[in-house]
Formats: sequence, C-alpha cells, structure tokens
Amino acid sequence: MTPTAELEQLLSEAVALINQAASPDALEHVRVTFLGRKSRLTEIMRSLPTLSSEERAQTGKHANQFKAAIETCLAQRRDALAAAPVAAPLDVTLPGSAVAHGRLHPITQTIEAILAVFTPMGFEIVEGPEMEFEYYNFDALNIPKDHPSRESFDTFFVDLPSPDPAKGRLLLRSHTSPVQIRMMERCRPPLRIVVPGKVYRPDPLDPSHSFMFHQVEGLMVDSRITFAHLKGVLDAFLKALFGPATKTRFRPHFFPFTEPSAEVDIACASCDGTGCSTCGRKGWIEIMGCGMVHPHVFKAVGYDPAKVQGFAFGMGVERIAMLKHGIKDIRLFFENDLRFLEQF
Ligand code: 2U9
Repeated sequence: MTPTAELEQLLSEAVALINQAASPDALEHVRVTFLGRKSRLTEIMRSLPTLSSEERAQTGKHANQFKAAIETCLAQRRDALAAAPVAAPLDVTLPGSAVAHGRLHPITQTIEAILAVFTPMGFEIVEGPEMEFEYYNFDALNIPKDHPSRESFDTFFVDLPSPDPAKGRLLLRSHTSPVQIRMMERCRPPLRIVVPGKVYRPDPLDPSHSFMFHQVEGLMVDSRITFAHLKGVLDAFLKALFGPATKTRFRPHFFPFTEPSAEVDIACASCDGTGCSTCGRKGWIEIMGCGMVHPHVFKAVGYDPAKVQGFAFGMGVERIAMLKHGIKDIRLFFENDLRFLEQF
C-alpha cells in the first residue's frame, strides 16, 4: 500500500473513533494514537528522506493534510462534548432515594393513642404547669397537711420563696390532678377533660420506677353522673386501647380525692386470666385508678356537691406502654438509645 493510500485508510479510522469518543480523555487517546510520537504518521514523516523527491513531495503534502483533517475533527468533537449536558436526563419514574425520618417517642405515641380514645367521647385536652403550689397538688384534693396519705405522694419541693404564701410552698407536681382543680376553678360544669403530662416523685430508680414519669388523668362532671358512667367510659377506653376482647375488673381501693374509689384491672392477655409470669400468676393486671370525685374536692372549687357529681381517673403512661410492648425496664424510655427508639 502506498503511504498516501494508507493515510486515507487511517483518516477514516480516526474520524470514526473521534466521533465515538465520549469524553475529553477518550479524544486525547485517539489524538495520541494517530498523531503522537509512536503513530504511523510519525513513522511516515521520518521515512520521507528515503523517498524520491517526487514521492517525498506527494507524501509530505498528504501527511500534512491528514494531520490538519484529524486536528479539525478533534476540535469539533471537543466542542460538541463541552456543549452536551453532563448528566443523563432526569428519569422521574425511577424509585426515589429514601429520606431518613424521625418518629415520635414511644411515650408520646402512647399518650396520643390514649387521648385519641377520649376526644371522640367529648373530652377536651388540657395541660397545666409542672411546678405547682402545695394547695393545688394536695389541699384542694382533700389531702390535708398532716394526713398520712400525703406520704404516698412523696414530693420534690422547690427551693424558692412562694410567690403566693396562701397557696403554700412550690413543688414539682406529683400528679396531674392540680390541672383539673385549676379548670374547675375557671369553668362551670358540665366538664369533660383529659390531662396528659409529666409528674415527679422522688422514687429511687429501678426497672419500674423513675423520678419523672407521665400520666393521663381525666375528669367528667355533670348532674346525675354515676359510677355506671365511670365503668362504661373506662371499659370502652380499655377495649379501644387493648382490643375489643379485653376483660376489665373494678376492685375497691382508696384515694383521698375520690369516694368510692377503685383500681381497674384488665385480664392478662398472655394467659387469658389463668395466671402466668406477665401478670405475676394473678391473671389480672392493674392498669389504672378511678373513683367518684370527693365532695370535699367539689367544695374546694366552689361546686355544689348536692347538684353535681363527677368521676375521675388516672393512669401511668410508661406502665401502659410497657404492657403494650412487653418492655421490662422503664429506664429504657429515658436513655434515648436509638436501637430502642427505632423499634416504635
Ligand atoms: C380531681 C379529682 C380526682 C384522679 C385519679 C387515680 C385515681 C389514680 C394513679 C394511676 C397510676 C396515678 O400514675 S399513677 O401512679 N392515679 O389511680 N387518679 S383517680 O382523680 C382526681 C383528679 C382530679 C379534681
């Protein structure tokens, strides 16, 4: 093959490769192959002195044309690549990448589940202060200063002078009941409220005690309210929370602020009341307390106990969450370990 024929063949190969090149690097590779020091073109140029003067003139001219044609081609392709969009067009049908999302704390989820049963029954959600006066936490609730029942509501007192000495010392509330007292002071009956919130008791930490925990309490006041209303509402509540087959039992108890008072048990779902380790072989699990509001409590807020009756109830949120999820240690709720929290 003559050098001229060979250059023509190389040119068509080079043009094809240049047009296929998808990146500046690929283009450079083509340039080195066809124009570089080790290329066929360089060999042909080096052999020019061995040719006759006529052949030398011809081949030299063709070699220069070859080189110029390839350089033009390379420049065009370089411009085309620079103008092309960098990324592939967006395919909106591809599945998206998952966005990490947070979630509500299991205690918040449990509070919301509890409230979601009461609000459709007409109960309004009310909140109040965590730092309280002795009067709202104890006195108005028929827990007199010298009464031994006050000891079951062990209390953190706040080391600040009381802004209203007539209402006693400041403390961290040991139950959410002071909020119901404040509501009754402000509103005339009828009243239907549920009160979620944090409460504080100086208990030593163990698997079932924490110095701060959450309660949901409730209060319904109207004329002609009876214990039957209390039973109906709480039985419906526990069936909504633990399932329609849940059996309930009301056991007599004592609270200073209610009379009569009861504790409410649900039949153990693990053994259906026959007795197992979950229920301590008793077949029943204590779930909440309740009772008819004591006449002294109504008197304290200016309600006439001859005209209005009411029922009240209270539950510990951590205890309910532990029963619902089979959690054995209350401290897990407060450690903020994501391996625990991400399970809810
Ligand atoms: C007013 C009148 C009465 C609230 C009540 C209970 C029974 C009760 C406990 C459950 C477990 C607290 O978290 S716990 O330790 N609570 O058993 N609470 S009746 O009675 C009231 C509240 C406010 C004005």
